[in-house]
Amino acid sequence: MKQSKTFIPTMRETPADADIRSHQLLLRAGYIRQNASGVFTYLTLAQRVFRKMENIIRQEMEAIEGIEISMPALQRADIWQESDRWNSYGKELFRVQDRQGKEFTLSPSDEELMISLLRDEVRSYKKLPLTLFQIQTKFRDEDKPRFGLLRSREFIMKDAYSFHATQDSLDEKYLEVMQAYTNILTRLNVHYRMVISGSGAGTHEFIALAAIGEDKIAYSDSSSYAANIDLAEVNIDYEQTDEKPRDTAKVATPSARTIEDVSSFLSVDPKKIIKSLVYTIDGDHVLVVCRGDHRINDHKLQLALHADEVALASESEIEELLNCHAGSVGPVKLPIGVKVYADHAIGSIVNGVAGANEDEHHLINVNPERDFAIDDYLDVRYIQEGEPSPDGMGSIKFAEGIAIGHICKLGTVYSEQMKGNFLNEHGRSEHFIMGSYGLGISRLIAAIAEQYNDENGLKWPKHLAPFDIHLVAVNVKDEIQKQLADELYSVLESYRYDVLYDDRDERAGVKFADSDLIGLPVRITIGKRADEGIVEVTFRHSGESIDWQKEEVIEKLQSFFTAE
Ligand code: 9G3
Repeated sequence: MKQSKTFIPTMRETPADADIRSHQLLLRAGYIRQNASGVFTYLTLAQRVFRKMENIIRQEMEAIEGIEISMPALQRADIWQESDRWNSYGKELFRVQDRQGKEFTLSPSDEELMISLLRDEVRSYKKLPLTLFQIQTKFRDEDKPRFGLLRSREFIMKDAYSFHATQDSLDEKYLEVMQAYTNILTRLNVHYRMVISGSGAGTHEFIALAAIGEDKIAYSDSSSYAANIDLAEVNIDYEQTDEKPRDTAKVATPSARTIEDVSSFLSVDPKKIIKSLVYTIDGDHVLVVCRGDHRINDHKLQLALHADEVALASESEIEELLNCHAGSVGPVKLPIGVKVYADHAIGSIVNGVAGANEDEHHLINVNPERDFAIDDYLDVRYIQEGEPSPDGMGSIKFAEGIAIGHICKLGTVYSEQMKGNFLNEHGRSEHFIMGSYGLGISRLIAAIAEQYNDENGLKWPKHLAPFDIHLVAVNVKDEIQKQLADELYSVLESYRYDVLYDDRDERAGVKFADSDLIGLPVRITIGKRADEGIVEVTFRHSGESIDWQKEEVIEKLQSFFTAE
């Protein structure tokens, strides 16, 4: 492709409203333009990256017997009413009307349409399992679209749905999809982690590591264990001390409200402080206790108690229940009926410190089970960096990332709701057992741009770059340079390389700046030494430049592009 004939509008300045690197660089390098909040045009460079990504994704999905289809963006409201998501998704769902006043949605996800297709077309278990996938545009009316392609309102997703007659069949497909995603992301050169993202083994997320990411994960430094920070389990055998329990005593702790206050006032290690929090859980007040150096994780608490609603009690609720402020709450002598749940670490505290349920006072030498009852020990705290990984291998590190993929064993929730049935081998009607698998394509472009850039521009992994080679003729008015560049362009094309040929009549500085911005893996510069048949080759990733004789170009390129 000749750069003089194509459309790559680059910008020197960083646009003021672009908040993160990937957004800034994709705009500046001429990959995208914004049309409305969270709505973008993909220019030719982005389109070419999409094409390469999609080819890899298609290959891997077809390798696990995925069948590609394409469902409409415009979807009848009544199908969405069957699942009740017409109501439950509120403002995020784009709604439109046709000229007769019939309501539609612009598809944000296709569970409904998939079931409605399958329940009409698949009657027998003999046609199962079936995995359908598509790569297409989705719409969600995000409250605050931001970060360019990372949180947009119109975006591209690869979504796949599998249908099964048995749980075993779903379990098997789930592992196949997991492997396919691993292959895809490895081929795309994304730095990522697969993380546990729900309770049980039925849902995982694929997180592209990036400092600007909104997802926090905890991962092992020496195994594949990784989990969303809100779900990471703690699996530690706490050390027991042989300290002898002493008698409890009440001490004045004037104006000591926080763990730090109490710790310094009483010269006690926060590990020996029993932190006590009053929660309202499904309408009941309960006390949750953990060690002073730990933090309760509301999400884990909710899962552990199978609760619907978990919230910290307000100051006034605490006042009414215990007649003291939050900073003096403790588990000893609670009103009857208030349950106490303890994080596992509490079990090995001897002679701890706890609030006295009296303002400005704490109890010392408090011993769990002797001085207060515990209804249950639970794993309800956040894991911390440096602690042992729950799988017993290595220690925990934290990282931020961008969610780019999501796989989930849906089971029969949608098929029950929407009467998605088939006949089993005994002729009895059963619900489809479903899996759903998403991969954010436009998000992936942004995530990869976020991982592969430097101060001068983008640095695409070589199997993903919009072109393989940037061929730059420094001075197109120089006959010799122009002739060598033209010659090389046609040879490279005949070897099936995707070449962007900068044949524009521009200053060298402009060409190099554009070239760095666009970020192709190899640049071949035809300059002053064209008369000797020498070209300069620059690798975008290493920044390394070397001179090649024009006759060696093809062979050396081949070894670069076939190397891992
Ligand atoms: C909606 C709206 C927003 C949504 C959804 C539906 C998120 C919705 C979750 C998923 C789950 C899976 C298929 C591929 C794999 C992931 N936001 N989700 O379903 F109507 Cl407005 O998209 N979908």
